[in-house]
Amino acid sequence: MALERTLCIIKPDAVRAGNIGNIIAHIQKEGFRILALRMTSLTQKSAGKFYEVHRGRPFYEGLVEFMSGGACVPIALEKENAIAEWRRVIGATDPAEAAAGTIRKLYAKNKGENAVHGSDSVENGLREIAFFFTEAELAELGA
Ligand code: 3AN
Repeated sequence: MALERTLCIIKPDAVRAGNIGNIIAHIQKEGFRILALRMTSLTQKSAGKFYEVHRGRPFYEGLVEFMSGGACVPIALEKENAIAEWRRVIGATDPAEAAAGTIRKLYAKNKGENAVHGSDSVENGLREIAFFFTEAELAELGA
C-alpha cells in the first residue's frame, strides 16, 4: 500500500442540506488527513473544465449546471490507499446502489446530485487537487 491523495468535493446538494459537518465527520472517523479545505463556488466555465472528461455525455450539461449552482467544499485528502479507501467510504455513484452506511447512501439524492466527489485514480487525484489548491497552499500546511 502507498500513501495516496484524493480530492473530495462536498457538492452543492450536500452543502445546501447542511451536511458539511456530517461528511467531515466521516473523513475524520475514517482516518484521512485533511491537507487543505475551502468553501468556494464554481463558475460554469470552471465546472465544465473540471468535468472535461465527461463532455459530450448526456448528463454533462446538467452536471455543470448543478456543480456551478451553489457553494461546494473541495478537500484534499491523504491516506494509505486513499483513492480506493475514499471510494469505499462514499459508495456507488448511484445512491440506490450504494452500500449501507456510505456517504452517498446517507446523504445523496440521485446519481446526479450525489453529495460528494472522489478521484478515480492517483493521477486524477493529483490533477484534481491542483485544480483547487496551489503547491504553496498544500506546503504551507505541512502537506
Ligand atoms: P463518480 O463520481 O462516482 O466517480 P463518475 O466519475 O462516473 O462518477 O461521474 C462523475 C459525476 O457525474 C458523478 N459524481 C455524478 O454527479 C455525475 N453522473 C455520472 N453519471 C451520471 C448519470 N448517469 N446521470 C447523471 N449524473 C451522472
